[in-house]
Amino acid sequence: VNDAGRLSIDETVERIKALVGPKGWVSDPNDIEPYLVEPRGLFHGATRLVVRPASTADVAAIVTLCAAAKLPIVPQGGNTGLVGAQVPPENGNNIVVSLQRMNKIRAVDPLNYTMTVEAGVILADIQKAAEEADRLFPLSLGAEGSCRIGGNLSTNAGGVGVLRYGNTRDLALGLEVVLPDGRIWDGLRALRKDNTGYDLKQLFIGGEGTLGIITAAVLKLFPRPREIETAMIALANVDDVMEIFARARAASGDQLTAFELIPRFGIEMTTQHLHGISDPIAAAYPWYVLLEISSSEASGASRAKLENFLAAQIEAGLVVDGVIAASAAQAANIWRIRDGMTEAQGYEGGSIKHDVSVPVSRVAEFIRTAMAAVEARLPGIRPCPFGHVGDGNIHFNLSQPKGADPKGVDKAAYLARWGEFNDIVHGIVAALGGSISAEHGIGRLKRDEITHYKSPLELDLMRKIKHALDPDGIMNPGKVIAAE
Ligand code: FAD
Ligand code: LAC
Ligand code: ZN
Repeated sequence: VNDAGRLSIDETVERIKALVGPKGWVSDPNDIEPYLVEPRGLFHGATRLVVRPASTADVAAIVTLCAAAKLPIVPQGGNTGLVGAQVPPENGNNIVVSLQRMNKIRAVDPLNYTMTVEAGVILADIQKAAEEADRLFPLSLGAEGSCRIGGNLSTNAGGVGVLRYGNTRDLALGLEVVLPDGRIWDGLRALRKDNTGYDLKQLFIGGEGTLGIITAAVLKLFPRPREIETAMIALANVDDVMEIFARARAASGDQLTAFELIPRFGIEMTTQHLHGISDPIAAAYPWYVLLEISSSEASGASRAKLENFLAAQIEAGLVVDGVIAASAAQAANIWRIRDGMTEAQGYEGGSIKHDVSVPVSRVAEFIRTAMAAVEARLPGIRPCPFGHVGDGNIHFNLSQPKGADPKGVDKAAYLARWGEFNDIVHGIVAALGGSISAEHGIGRLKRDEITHYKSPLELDLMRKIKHALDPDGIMNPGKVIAAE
């Protein structure tokens, strides 16, 4: 105990260990390592302790101890985040609070179309539990087998169903949160209407762990789809892509549940580098769209709608070729191409990545303008714009020129130009009224970049909110906004 009657940092760490018991913490360097790195290898942190509490009360007790000692906390879920937000700072003066053990589904209420879950439940397990109750939890993304709902909420994850069901923000009715001073906020309401002042949960959703630790949530469920039809369509150029989208929405009775853009480069990479994927369309075209229509009614209407739509658009000349999956295996093959995009890019050398959005009507304009600009800056650069264009989100990734050594010095030299390409791409995004982070968040990766794109007023309000909830700055410091 130090002069102020408080525990020292070392004593605080020992107290936390004693509190959670031997199963509740990790400090061996080998066991800690997976918590210190992230999927893209851009950040590598350090920590004193990884603590794995098993209950909300334990989380609150840990945070209370940390608050007293002003020991920074880094909340972590499945560690699949793509902006370094879940990685502890390099100085190691922090603890990582992993929600992995808080993985219980507390309740399913099919009549209320809701489910109450702890923050550490893996997204795929939530999807499965919803299905077992004859319901749908529509959040779906490539990392769903390992990301956890607390992470999904804290990043306001998007994914492939946003055009129909919204972002994670739209899928939560209530939250339970441990605040930076250790108090527990029980906001686990299961209401679809609740106009009782500020909607506090929305601060924590997308807060990237900087305002508190989410320990549980009430999630919205939907009717389970009884028919799902998947198609891959080919386009001669990208200009008409959003006209096709608009027509597909209308022609499907607004039952379009996915609309994902894939360039030819993406088909080539995935079929070449990943196992068991085949090109679904015999001829090669510059652009493709994965299109899915689903319905909770099993009438066969979805199939007919998709066939009629495809025939009409080929007739109209907007679509040049296409295939409707005739089996679950064929649909899975098309989805594997889409979901394999990130992995396949890893085999093509350095990839400078942008996760941007523009108004849906301006997607094609963005792609055309940005591709021309980056190709002018570095001839031979290989743009790979792909993703959730049905909600205006483009993953505008740029593979290094071919022929350059993918592993050695060329890759490092190429990746060193990330900032230069940010300026080009984000400048175009801003001019089109877009966002420099559509769905992955800010974290460390874009913390300084957003200061150029958000207004001083917005940045001022964000800092004031942070200060109001976390005056000592112990909750995930240095993420989203720079530590004071
Ligand atoms: P983590 O990575 O562990 O943490 C992310 C952030 O949330 C950090 O700031 C962390 O501090 C905070 N956090 C975690 N848990 C809590 C909690 N309980 N309380 C408070 N803060 C917490 N993202 C998309 O939006 N759409 C996609 O389509 C998509 N596809 C992906 C595909 C792949 C292959 C990969 C690797 C990632 C993808 N992502 C996507 C990014 C990532 O999966 C999401 O951001 C996901 O929501 C992160 O969840 P997680 O549990 O892994 O969180
Ligand atoms: C995806 C990730 C990169 O959509 O968000 O594949
Ligand atoms: Zn995505």
